Amino acid sequence: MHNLPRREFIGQGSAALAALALFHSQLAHAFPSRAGETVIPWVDQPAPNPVPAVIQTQLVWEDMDSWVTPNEKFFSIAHFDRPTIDANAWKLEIDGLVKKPLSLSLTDLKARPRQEAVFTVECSGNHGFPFFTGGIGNARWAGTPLAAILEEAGVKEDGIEVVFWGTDVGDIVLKDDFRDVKMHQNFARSMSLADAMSPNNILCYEMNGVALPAPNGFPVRLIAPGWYGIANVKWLKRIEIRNTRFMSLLMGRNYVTIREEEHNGETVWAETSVGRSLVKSAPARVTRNDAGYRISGAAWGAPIAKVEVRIDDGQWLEATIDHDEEAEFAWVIWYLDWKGPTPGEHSVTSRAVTTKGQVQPAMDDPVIAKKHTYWESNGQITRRISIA
Ligand SMILES: Nc1nc2c(c(=O)[nH]1)N[C@H]1C(S)=C(S)[C@@H](COP(=O)(O)O)O[C@H]1N2
Ligand SMILES: [Mo]
Repeated sequence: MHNLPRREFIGQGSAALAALALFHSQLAHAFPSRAGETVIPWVDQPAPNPVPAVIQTQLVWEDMDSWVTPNEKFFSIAHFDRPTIDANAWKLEIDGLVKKPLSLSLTDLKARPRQEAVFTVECSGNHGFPFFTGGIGNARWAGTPLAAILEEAGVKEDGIEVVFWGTDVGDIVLKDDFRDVKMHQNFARSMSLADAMSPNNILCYEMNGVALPAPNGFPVRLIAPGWYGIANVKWLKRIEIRNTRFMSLLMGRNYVTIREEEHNGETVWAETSVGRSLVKSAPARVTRNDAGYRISGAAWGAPIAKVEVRIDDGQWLEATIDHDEEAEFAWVIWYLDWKGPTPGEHSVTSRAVTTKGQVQPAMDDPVIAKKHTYWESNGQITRRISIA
């Protein structure tokens, strides 16, 4: 059912088929598929995944045929263990610098106002390694607003930082010239109080209409639309307010971008913790039917104004953005009909432009080329394809 080519049905003009198409679009969530098309796999396939325990599933770009990623195809990352949580016994603690500490059950959270967000989660490490190119997915998340809970707990005057503690734990060794420490540390990420209070943030218990699956944080995770994956803490256990900035493994050592920047003609080495998502796009797949070839893909990370595609060393061609369903924090799907490709191997590159005119950087742009770590790899992606 969800593979039905919606547009071709509309093309046939029958009211019944149009109604079916509308029904179908709610299921398939808009994708510019065509009748009878076949997918031509990319020549450059990702390398085998050497860390199957950490990265459990990845988006297979050629399989992408819906705006919303089905749960079973959604990528899953676990840096530590993968906890199994008994939802009946589970409680979320809100404590630290608050006037009234709270302890909320899953039933308590579900009884609170419901808020949904369609949000594309991307791991900031996506495209940072040859084996990691599918660390992205789009889902309709549902939960309850975080801000109201923090307000109810009453953050004290000196509270400036909100720490989201996961249930998962890892054994971490920190060894350098100054320190030699072994830790049994819970996954934890923090945000400033102002960032945490954003009305977009939800404590999420539902993903695409079903209970949050275990790989994605059952029973409850933070969903922070507009932030890279790492901020969206899964298997939540505790939310703590502190009076200093917080520097866990995932704030201050991993998920830190190291980049050479120019300032007044001097090189400045900057180290920044991964935060909000950056503009990015990728070609998803090339299909072919009787009408010809079509390149489709996605663009995300910021409000997208346009997407351009370059084939080989040709000029940038503007793609059509599918505007059937939109959400501020979800990817847009785009496509470009490829007129008469010559047989042989070709390259396909895409670049997204934001509504503020910011262009997704080329791979040789200093912002990418002078970055010495793999996170925040939002440079333009080139795929290779062989046309028979
Ligand atoms: N508790 C916990 N939360 C976590 C992680 C984790 O390992 N433990 N991984 C983070 C990372 S790196 C990413 S990219 C996203 C991925 O979300 P997903 O697994 O639902 O796709 O979850 C984030 N939240
Ligand atoms: Mo990530």
